[in-house]
Amino acid sequence: MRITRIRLYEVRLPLVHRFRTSSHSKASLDHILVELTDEAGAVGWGEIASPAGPFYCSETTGTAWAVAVDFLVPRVLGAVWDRPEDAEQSWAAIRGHEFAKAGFAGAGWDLWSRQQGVALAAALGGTRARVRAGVSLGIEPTIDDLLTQVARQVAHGYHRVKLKIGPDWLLEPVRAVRTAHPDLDLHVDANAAFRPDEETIGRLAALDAYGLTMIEQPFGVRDFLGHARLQERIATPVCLDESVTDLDDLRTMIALRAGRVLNIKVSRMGGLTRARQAHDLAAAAGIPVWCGGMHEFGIGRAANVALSSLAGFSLPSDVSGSDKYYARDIVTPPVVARDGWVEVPTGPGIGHDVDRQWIQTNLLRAYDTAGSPRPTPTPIPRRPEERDLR
Ligand code: OSB
Ligand code: MG
Repeated sequence: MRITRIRLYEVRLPLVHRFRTSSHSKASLDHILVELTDEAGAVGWGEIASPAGPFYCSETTGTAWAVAVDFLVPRVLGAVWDRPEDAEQSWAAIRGHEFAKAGFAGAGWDLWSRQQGVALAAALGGTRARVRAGVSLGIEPTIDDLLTQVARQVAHGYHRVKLKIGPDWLLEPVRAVRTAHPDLDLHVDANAAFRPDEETIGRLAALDAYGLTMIEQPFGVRDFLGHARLQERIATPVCLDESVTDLDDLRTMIALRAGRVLNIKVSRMGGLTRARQAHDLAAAAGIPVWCGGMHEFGIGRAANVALSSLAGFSLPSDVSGSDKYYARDIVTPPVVARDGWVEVPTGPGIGHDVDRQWIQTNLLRAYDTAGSPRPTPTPIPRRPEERDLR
């Protein structure tokens, strides 16, 4: 397979509900869609789901665009490969920029599986016909607002609720939600908001009283030792997210016992191939995994659903229905969750059609290698609406 044309679309969609973590707050997302075309005219779609600002990780929509145009497009255009796993070789020399790479890897996997006439899930080796979905709820202005959100998602049938926490939003919200929902599968995510000192470890150990499924990424991105120290002191399983961006990180986590659960994000791992390798490595080490989300539009979300169909994804994934995030998604049909389950599509590739019309309506800028030899994207005034909170 030879890639003969590459198109990029930066698209902005408003969230139906503002989302706030300990590190940032946002009401809309700017993601970059990658469309690869091969010599036979077949296309594949991927999504670069980088947040607009560098608050979850160091990438931004702007850096992803620059790396895509300057470094990924020239390597992928004209590249010849048999299997999507081989596509990675074309950008092996580029350090970091996992979100940008993940968009290209996803498009390669979609293209290849469509060409083979198989579902992406099957191409990846997935075995589940449906996957269990959980929701991630942001920090709300008041406890009452939070309880309203939790009640709404529980009524939708979601199997797990994850609460964003931070130093000023810790025991009170957890206690309130636990009191209202004694049997709910509940988990908390701090997005690296805490420092690993004795007093904090004591505060976090108090969470053991609330029967949480896990506490996700309380400490800094590179702080494997802090997480290991916490895991020794609390019964609640520690889960790593931001800390694990490659397989070496995962090996460090396992060796140091820095956590008992892994959140696998396709974007954070640099694409589906790496995400699957992380799944395999975690399974061999007896670590249950689930698929985390980045508020993906339908293309990235469908890839997350396909990945979640692998056997090791034994915990509910952040693959809620499109309607939890967007009034109208860029794929048809949208991703739908019924009673907390999302069916794994059986049609070729990601199993959803891409709505080009809706992409055009919400387009911020586009790039096409079929234009001039070195096409210049239309500059747009950058208005990153995402705010940092620290
Ligand atoms: O830590 O999982 C996170 C969104 C932006 C940045 C970080 C995180 C998240 C989510 C999104 O929790 C969950 C989803 O996509 O459903
Ligand atoms: Mg997280």
